[in-house]
Amino acid sequence: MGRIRSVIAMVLGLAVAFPGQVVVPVKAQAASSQAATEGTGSGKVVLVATPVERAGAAGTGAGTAAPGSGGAQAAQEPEKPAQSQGNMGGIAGGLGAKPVYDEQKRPITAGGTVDSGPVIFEDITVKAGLSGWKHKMGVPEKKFIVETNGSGVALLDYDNDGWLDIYLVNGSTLAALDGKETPPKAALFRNNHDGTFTDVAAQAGVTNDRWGYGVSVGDYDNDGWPDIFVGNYGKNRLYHNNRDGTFTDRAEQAGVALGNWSTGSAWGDVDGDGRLDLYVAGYVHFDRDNLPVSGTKSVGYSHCGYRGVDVNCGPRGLPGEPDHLFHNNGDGTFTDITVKAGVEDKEKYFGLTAMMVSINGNGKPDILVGNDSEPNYLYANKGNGTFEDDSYSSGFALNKDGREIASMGIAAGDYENNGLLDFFITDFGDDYKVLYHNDGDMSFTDVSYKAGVAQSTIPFVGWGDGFIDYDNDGWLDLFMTNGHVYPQVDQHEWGTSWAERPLLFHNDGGKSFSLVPAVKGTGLAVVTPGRGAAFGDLFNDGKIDVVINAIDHTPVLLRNVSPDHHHWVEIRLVGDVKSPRDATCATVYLKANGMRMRQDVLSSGSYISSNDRRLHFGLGDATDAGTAEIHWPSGAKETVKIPAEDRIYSIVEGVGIVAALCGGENCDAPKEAPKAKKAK
Ligand SMILES: [Ca+2]
Ligand SMILES: [Ca+2]
Ligand SMILES: [Ca+2]
Repeated sequence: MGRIRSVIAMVLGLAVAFPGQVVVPVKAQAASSQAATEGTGSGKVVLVATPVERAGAAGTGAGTAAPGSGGAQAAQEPEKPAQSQGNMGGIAGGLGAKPVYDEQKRPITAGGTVDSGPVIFEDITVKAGLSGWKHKMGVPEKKFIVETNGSGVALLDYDNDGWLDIYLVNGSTLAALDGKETPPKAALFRNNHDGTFTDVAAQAGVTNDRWGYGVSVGDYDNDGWPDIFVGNYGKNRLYHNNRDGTFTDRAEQAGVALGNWSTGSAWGDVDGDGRLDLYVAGYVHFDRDNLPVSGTKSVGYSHCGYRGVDVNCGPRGLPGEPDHLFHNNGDGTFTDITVKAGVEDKEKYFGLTAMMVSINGNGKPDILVGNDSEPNYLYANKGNGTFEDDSYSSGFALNKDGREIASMGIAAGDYENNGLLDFFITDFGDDYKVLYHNDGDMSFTDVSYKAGVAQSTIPFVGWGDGFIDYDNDGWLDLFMTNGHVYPQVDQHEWGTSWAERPLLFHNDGGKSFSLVPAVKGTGLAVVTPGRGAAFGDLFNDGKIDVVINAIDHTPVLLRNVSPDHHHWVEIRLVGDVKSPRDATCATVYLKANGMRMRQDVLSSGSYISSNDRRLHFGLGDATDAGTAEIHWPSGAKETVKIPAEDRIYSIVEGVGIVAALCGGENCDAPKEAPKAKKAK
């Protein structure tokens, strides 16, 4: 299906939908969603019959909420579109939804909590020592789009002590750019191994002091120490890890500094030379000398509005900033190979999150880019470091209605445990968030409604997202952090809010998802203006925690306190010379507990953020940790028997298990440590 649609779409430049669904030329619809939905635009509009998801959306979910607990919410019937974006086009939204309130008349995005139920996350921000740092991006009124998008967060073990540390990117202000105030600083929270963290960004030399957005982590010089790339409005940073707790910015010498507005980035060895190459997404070309003010010449005298209220302009109507692919020359410099590699961003789409991952698990990275309010990119690696543009043919460019979405975050995960990698994309409010099911053969289908992750997400503006197995039952669950881009929403009865609570969906055996209730006083009830989020095992206890970088706010650290007693195993991969040393874009299939689970080593994801690179597998009640089939970036395949559960193993390509951690301490190496075997 995907391939057929694609050919037509590419030839005609149209979004092609299924029978009975919207058929709107992409650009025509992009120009005015209102016109399209009222049938006054392109002239050939058919309204979508949106499937109705099961009742009991946000606030009820898993069915374990206490009766009469205040989380109930009327089932949302898809309504006639009510949204006007004004002439600027603004942001791609879906069909305007009726405002949703909880029983206390709070917008569902800030309410919808229940009195009792399972406690999954505890907000330990203060206890952990993170509340002394604050993110800042522009002024609270958000006059310009450059002030609205927030920043990413990375979980990395920068000092190689076996414990994850937290890097929080900060924004800036126009006044700071003009030298009129001190620029906000990024934080590097070193893990103290006792549940607390200490900000060492200044000593480490990674405060950035520029207008920061995205972050990715990759050991680009293969010295065994993770390096950090930060995408800025202004010149980027390539923080090389000096192996002594400090970093040196080498972006200019490396040739990756660029200069206008970079957002997400991703690392992967695209051409198989054993070195990590770098993809950098560009968003809007933001011209300080020609500020996009509503009603002025800079925006073609357009009015920038949202539901009839003045808001900042963009991204639609503003010039885009192109993406770049840089080849790692192995001497600390990079060469721009964007055009040669076949990934030229000719239309300069509004790129946010970029991801490199080997979709078919052959170790050769493909490239995904979530574009805001424009079609997403999916570039398939031809095996030689050049790419085929499969954006339309794969079905990844648009949603099921043939409509572009305001893509923010990308989560990658095999939620069915069938070996095929699926993707979940967060987007704007009034629109459902999209689950792209992998049909095999580089073809994807939007199954959001069928899978139960569509309807309850509509009132939320979604950002950082991740497939995490929070309860270690072996099935990947889904987390997303939320927050609106327009502070003005709090002054109106629109059923949405600037600060929003996160959403967690439980994976019910790979068939569908159900919303986990937000129990009062717990992490899921924390209402914050979320943006970046990163996922990882911060405390080496086998439970995946979440760090949220909230705009103009203190961060949020949600510790996973799920009461399950399931087993787990984590795997850290180290590549041999033909693979990048940090094994980025390796794939592991773990056969255990009667399942075959998949995890991929990624340098970036979520919303312009970077997750724990160690692969985490929930084992349920199984006490046999099973066998790992490792597909290295070099192309080598090996199988390794995992000796015991509840441990974090380090596996070296061609060698096998070299170390194990139990509760963060070195365990006795298993007697007769199993060696890697070449897989058939
Ligand atoms: Ca550490
Ligand atoms: Ca390094
Ligand atoms: Ca699970």
